Amino acid sequence: MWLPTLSILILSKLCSTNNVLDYDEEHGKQFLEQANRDTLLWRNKISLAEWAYASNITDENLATKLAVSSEGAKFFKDQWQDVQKYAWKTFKDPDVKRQFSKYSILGTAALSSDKYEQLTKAIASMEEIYAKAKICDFKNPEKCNLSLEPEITHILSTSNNAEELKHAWVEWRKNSGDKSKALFKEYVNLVNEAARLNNFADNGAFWLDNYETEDIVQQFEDLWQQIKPAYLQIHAFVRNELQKIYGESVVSSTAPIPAHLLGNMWAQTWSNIAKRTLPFPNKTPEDVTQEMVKQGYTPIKMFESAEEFFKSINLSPMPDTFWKNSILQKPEGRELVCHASAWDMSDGKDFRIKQCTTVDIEDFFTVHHEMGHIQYDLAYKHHPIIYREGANEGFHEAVGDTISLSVSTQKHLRKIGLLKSQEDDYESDLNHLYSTALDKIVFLPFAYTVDQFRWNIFKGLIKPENYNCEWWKLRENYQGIEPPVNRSSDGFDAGAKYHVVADVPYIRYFVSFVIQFQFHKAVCQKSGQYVPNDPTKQLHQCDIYQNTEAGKLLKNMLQLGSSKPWPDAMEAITGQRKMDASGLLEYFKPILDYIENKNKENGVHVGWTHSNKSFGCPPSNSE
Ligand code: X95
Ligand code: ZN
Repeated sequence: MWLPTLSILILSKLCSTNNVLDYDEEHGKQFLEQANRDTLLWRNKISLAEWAYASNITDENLATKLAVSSEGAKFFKDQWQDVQKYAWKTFKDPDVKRQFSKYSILGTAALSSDKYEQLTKAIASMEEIYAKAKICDFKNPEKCNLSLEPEITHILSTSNNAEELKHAWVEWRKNSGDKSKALFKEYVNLVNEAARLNNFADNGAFWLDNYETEDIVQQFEDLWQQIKPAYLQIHAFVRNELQKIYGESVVSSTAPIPAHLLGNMWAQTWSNIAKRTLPFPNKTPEDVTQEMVKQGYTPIKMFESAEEFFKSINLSPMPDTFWKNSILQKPEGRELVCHASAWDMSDGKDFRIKQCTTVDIEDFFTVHHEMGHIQYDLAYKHHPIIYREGANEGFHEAVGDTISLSVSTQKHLRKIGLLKSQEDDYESDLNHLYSTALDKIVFLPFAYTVDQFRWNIFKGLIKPENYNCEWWKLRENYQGIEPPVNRSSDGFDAGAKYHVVADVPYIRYFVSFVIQFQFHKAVCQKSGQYVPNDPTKQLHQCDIYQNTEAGKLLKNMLQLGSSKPWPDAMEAITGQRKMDASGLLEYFKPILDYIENKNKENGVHVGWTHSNKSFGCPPSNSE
């Protein structure tokens, strides 16, 4: 008699291995250990294949990238099926629960394998079109090998020939965005299908999940309303100055500003025309780019200088692998994605930057931006892989730019020998602050429109025949700019911007350009470089170079990775838990007061009327 009882006991013990009890919290912890090891390996394999393709665009490297990422997608889908067997929402340990909730979002790998491959191919093709796009020279029409970096960028940054600028602006869009339109339509359908497989309404909702904040879109709008008055004043001042250069026929007093005259291919930052529109024209600032070239700066020296700043505040040196594996200047004889990027190869040792660096002040700040990403990667590499990301994506974009706010001061540029003038009087200080405002305040409406455009496409509110119409309606409404020539509904101007064809979200930069001033204010106060209401210790003159206290405050935030919700990381560095544009407005207050008075004095029109250009809207939809 005892046998059956015993066997029933044993049997029940055995079969209990398959019921929900075995996906309990204890097993969950073991699952996470294994998942971490597996994910590290697969992320490393995929990063290496993606790097090989991005740094040398060949059919063979594309094939390898497709094969590895498809195989990786299969693995992650299996891992995702395992995750769903755990009742992780009921787990007690907040850390185990947080890791599971992050593993429970698979992303585009949720697609069927052939749709995943189709999507990877579509994005790779759009990136290839962007990377290989060439235009013919305006002055020498037989010369047709101009790339975005460095040739076309150089024209947009330095030329003041309106016809040459118009040519580059139009030809770039014809050879980049317009050629990606069909692929982009395919991309939209596939990423939306993937988002829905992850239980999101659409891809925009999937992107915004990164912020773990219910009313995040309202918070973005509130920040924009806080900043908009300042932007309107700067826009009015610049339009008036540009009119003096190009004349009334090219730049009207009340219409939006023609986008090709603003010193940047996307009119996203205007500091390249600062010198030509200064508040105090007789105080021309020294040309830092010229000084860099004169002193024999090389791309390597630019990176060494940036590394030296980070080390001076107790952040990390670049590991040896960085100098061995990075691509810091445009290589000869091959096609590659020149758009600068920073790479964490997910093995805790291999960190890289790929940048077709030019020796100029703009790229000097890009160097700090990219190295800021690597500083974050190094600060959180002790975490499980699932936490090796920014507190939110905006934090990752803000690290390097926060340091650049110190580097860009006249005080610091003097310290490193790039400015010769001894000290700056009131007028040259305001000229300098004006130039920074043309990068930082001007950028915000641009950054806000790039993802409003894509969120609305993912929601199905913008159809492909209206891509140009809606893109230009947003750009006119927020930036007060217009295209230099009429646009067609067949075109795809948004695709002339890297992030749009490379499937990279953009609201992260809007967030970064707000919070980097909150970070700057906190580290400057910590270092005693900034004292509220002390005119000798103003925020825009603070340079935290060599201040290890400031560095420690920053590092404490970086080391968190995404192990805590971003308000905790924000609190760790600033003591606040919210995004807030008052730091930015305080930083620029001196120049904003000056410009507002100047605009009043000169009776300059603030705001803009509707453009008289065609945006490619259907007849009924021109309003
Ligand atoms: C970045 O954020 C991006 C690369 C895979 C994922 C591949 C993410 C984003 C990426 C790529 O690092 N000359 N590149 C071009 C410099 C590009 C640098 O996009 C970027 C950067 O072009 O919209 C200095 C310079 C401080 C530029 C925010 C936005 N940069 C852009 C920007 C900056 C910026 C700017 N801060
Ligand atoms: Zn970045």
